[in-house]
Amino acid sequence: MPDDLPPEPPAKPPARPAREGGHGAVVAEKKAAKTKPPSLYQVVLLNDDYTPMEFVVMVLQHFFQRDLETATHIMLMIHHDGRGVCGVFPKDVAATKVELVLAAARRDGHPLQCIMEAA
Ligand code: TYC
Repeated sequence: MPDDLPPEPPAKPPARPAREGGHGAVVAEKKAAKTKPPSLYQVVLLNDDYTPMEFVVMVLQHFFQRDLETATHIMLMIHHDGRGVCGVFPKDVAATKVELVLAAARRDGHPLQCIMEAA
């Protein structure tokens, strides 16, 4: 080797494999957290011939926070069309509303039906 050449650059350390953190450790790759919005359900009241209109209006006011005018409008829609949406909620909230409405109806001896459906 001739004496007048510049010195060689220091040798680079070997490139480490992408999935190793060095010193033999394997690093778990973090996945981006995927948070889905909760799936929504509509709570639906069904018409029947026996539940009093006033009871349905009370249900819509008490369990679905509707004012008297809106509750009366929704009740009449159900009365004429056979069914009507009371509100749209995350699954667990919708399930609780259905249970509370059915419990109140049975307690008062009404056959009112209340169901939930994927929105
Ligand atoms: N059809 C009932 C009546 O004439 C009133 C009613 C309305 C019942 C809505 C249920 O979800 C209902 N008394």
